[in-house]
Formats: sequence, C-alpha cells, structure tokens
Amino acid sequence: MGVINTTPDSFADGGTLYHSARLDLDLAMARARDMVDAGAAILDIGGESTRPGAAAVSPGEEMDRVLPLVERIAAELDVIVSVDTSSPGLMAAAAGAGAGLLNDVRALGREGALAAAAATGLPICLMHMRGEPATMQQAPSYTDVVAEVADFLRDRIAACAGAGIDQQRLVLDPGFGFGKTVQHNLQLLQGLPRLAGLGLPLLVGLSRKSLIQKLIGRPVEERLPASLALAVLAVERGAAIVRTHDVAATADAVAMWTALKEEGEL
Ligand code: 9MG
Repeated sequence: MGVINTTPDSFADGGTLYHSARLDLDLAMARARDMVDAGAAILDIGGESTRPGAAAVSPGEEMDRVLPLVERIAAELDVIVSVDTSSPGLMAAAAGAGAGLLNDVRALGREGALAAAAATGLPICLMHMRGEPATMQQAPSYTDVVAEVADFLRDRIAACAGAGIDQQRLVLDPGFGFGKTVQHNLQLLQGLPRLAGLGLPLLVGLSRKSLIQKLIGRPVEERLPASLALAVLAVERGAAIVRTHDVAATADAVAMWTALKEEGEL
C-alpha cells in the first residue's frame, strides 16, 4: 500500500505535492502512477495529517483535497484506491468516486461512521489509536499493550457486526505510533502473530515513523533502510499489507524475504 498525502503538513512527505500553496493534481497522479509501476496494489489517499499535534481540517476541505485525486486514480490506474478518513461524509463520497477501501485510524468510532461505512459495501481497515492525534503521545500507558489492542479490535469487529458489516470486509491494524511509546511499538511488533490470530488480514504502517528516530537517531529523510527492516519483520510476523511511502524499495525487500522463504532458507 503506497501512501499519497494530499496534506501540506504530513510528517513524512508534507507539502511535496503542493505548488504555490495548492495541491498539484498532475504531480499527485505522477506519484500514483510511479507507485503502481513499482508494485503497489493499493494506494492510500489522505487529506488530513494524523501526525501528533497536527491541525484539524474541516470535512469540506478534506473532501476537496481527496476526492479529485480518488476519481482520477480510479479512472486511470489499475489499483485499489484506499481513502484514509474518519469522516462519514467522505466515506460515502469516496465510494461514489471509485474508492475500493476505507482506512480509518479511528476504527469507525466517529458518530455516523459505522453506518456510513456499512452503506458503502467497501472493505474497511480498522486501526487502533489511543486518544486523538493532538494529544495521543502524551504519556500513553498500557498494562499489556498487545492484549489491549487485541481487545479494542475485537470490540470494533463486534461493533461492525452490529452495523451489518461482515467480518470478511475487515482488515486490522495495531496503529504503530498512535498513542504508543517506542516500547509499546516494539511489543506490538513482537506480538503481531497474536493479532494475526484474530483471523483477519493485518495492515501495518511503520514507514518513516518516529520510533526509528528514537531508536537509531535518523531524521525523517534518512529512515528508508530502517523502514525496510521493519517492513520485513512485520511481514515475517503475519502482516498482509504494508503501508509505505517507498513502494519500490519495500516491494523489493518483501520480495527478497518471500524468495528466501520459498527456497526454504528461512
Ligand atoms: C493514515 N495512517 C498513518 N499511519 C497509519 C498506519 O500506521 N496505519 C493506517 N491504517 N493508517 C495510517
């Protein structure tokens, strides 16, 4: 899953698709095409930054950023278009624009989101987050982070069932970096097989995240090698989908692991 942020303030690639303070749709399409050529099966389009402390965006502005790109990608490229949103209005509009997946970092927790997502008939990624992006990194605390994330995801699967969303439509994500310390992230990475035991595909997003800075001191523009190491570890532990800013390199890293596995060398 390649990441395309239409925000001017994303932590990892903020503003790189902007010209004179406006989103450049042709540039975004070129990025999308490159990612598909590099092997992305899914492109995740986001219109609101979820980095800690990011400014909130109105639902109207989020739609204006995301929908034109969703429409063009769906019309021109052979790829599943995922829309990264918690907004019920955008979920409905995205389905009409050709989206094939909803990615909600709030796991359909916003008022109206369960019903809106259910009505689209689309697959949905339910991600765990403790708190809200503005404050989530202020002393997050768990007794057993893997068990608590698993309990949360089980509760959201049940809420989806109550809203008429079949389990077969769901993908689960532990939400690396969303209300977690480095230690919590490492425990989740180690505990991925337990989350895979919930029986649904796992999505992981570790690409360029700040745990890399905290563990080995790399600024965001130097986090590719460490992101690749984390991607391979996550796949080895059961991840089915890797969310990444660097599709070509990630596809190669995972292909190498797969080749070794198939040769019986791992
Ligand atoms: C939008 N977004 C940013 N990081 C993410 C992650 O780790 N997982 C998912 N599902 N979405 C994310």
